[in-house]
Amino acid sequence: MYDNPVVAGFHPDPSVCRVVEDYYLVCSSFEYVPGVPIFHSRDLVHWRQIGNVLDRRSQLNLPADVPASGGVFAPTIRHHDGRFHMITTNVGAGGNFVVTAERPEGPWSDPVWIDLPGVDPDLAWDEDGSCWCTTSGNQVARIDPATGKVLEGPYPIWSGTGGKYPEAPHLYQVDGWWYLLMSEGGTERCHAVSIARARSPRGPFEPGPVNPILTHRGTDRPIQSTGHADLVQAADGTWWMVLLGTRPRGYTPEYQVLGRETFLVPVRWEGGWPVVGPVEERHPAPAAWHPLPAEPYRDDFDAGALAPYWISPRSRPDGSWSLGERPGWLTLHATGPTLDRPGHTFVGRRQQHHDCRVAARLDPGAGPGTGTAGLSVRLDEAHHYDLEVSGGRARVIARIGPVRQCVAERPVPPGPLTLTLDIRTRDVLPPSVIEPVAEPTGAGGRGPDTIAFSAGGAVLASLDGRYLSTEVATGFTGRVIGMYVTEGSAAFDWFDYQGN
Ligand code: 6LW
Repeated sequence: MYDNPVVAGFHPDPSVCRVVEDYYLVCSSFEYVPGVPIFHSRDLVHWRQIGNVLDRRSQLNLPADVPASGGVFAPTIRHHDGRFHMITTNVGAGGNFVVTAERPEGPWSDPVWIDLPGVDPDLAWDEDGSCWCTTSGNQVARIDPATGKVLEGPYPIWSGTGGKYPEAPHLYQVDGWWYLLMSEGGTERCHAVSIARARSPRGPFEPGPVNPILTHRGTDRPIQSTGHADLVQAADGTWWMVLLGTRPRGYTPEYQVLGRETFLVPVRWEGGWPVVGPVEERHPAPAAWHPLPAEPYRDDFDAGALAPYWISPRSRPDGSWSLGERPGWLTLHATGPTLDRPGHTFVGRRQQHHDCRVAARLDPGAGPGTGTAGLSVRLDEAHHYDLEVSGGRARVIARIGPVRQCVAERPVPPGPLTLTLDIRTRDVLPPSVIEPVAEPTGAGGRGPDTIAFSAGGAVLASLDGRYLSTEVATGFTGRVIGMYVTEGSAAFDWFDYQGN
């Protein structure tokens, strides 16, 4: 059996391709850099991040004012003619573009821009080598991916059964048919996957006998919002779908705090149509089985480069971080005075488990007034909880919508200290430290979880996690937990992330 999700945490809009017995998967990254994380697997279940497709400014330039959940939307990855192709959209900053690479870990080329409207672009090639680009809407055009020129179209094509937002189109040629897999109903609880087929990419498309082919709308399944899917045929001939889903928690309307995650589900063909779902937490494993060694839970910052899972909102200027300045430490320099607005120094990773413990060793600098630095759990600039140290004091700050409040503060001894975040779906702390929330939270209460903040081993506060959820903050991302500096400089010796 294998467990879902196969890529946990904010990893939405998955797209997958196979090269012989290797699989590659990419996800959306929105306002974060580097963009479009890329993963490798030998069995579709165990994935290891091997890099980020968009890892330099000439590929991804996110303006300072790109809103949260703007930036890079859904990518498609395909391998054609010996090259990897990744097509995506930089929303609000250039539109649709393709990058290519010989090797999946890069280097990837600079963008080739494609003058087509819509998002969620897909690439498919027919036998004569023509390249078809499908975008949300849904429409299809023949393009030259090397120059970005639109050669024919775009033509409107089948746009689903009438659900809102026909999107996430992917075209596949199977047994003489062109199948159009797409999503509709919106990315929330009504999300659904539908299918049609035609003899040519131009259409006309005939809908499948049963649509949607997959949806969890109106069910009490633990995995919700299933949609935005891509198909792949495994090396052994079996078919699989990767798709996004959510795992909301807490009292109605339930809160999704990890964002949209990547799930895997087996597919079978019946009468020329794919049959799939529902998406369970466990499914029988594929024939190939290549588990990976567990990731170390600590990053010691001893490597010469930042691991690929470290992301930053909008930009990470060279002068804002260093692994060399104080070897074995990550040194951060402030680039802006507040996490409440874009343009600050933050290096974080996705929260991937509902229950987890995060800790970091922080040296806030010598003496009072030298730096303001800490750990933050963020959805966006208007929704984050921060545990920070400055001037010999540790404090917990909650920013929820228009309200910003320091909810706890206490003196800390000078020198390095350990900051800890304990995120639990059950209350593990005595009620005396459940402040300032007046009602019970976690599994016994109404919120999805509680987040407890400690500095130097002393608990400062524990806050209801619901305010750092998509249902409150809105948007397409999920929680990211990171180190930050908003004044002066500070250094981090290590960062731990332990799930469950
Ligand atoms: C993406 C669309 C979607 O463009 O959400 O769930 C949008 N599907 O296809 C952002 O991820």
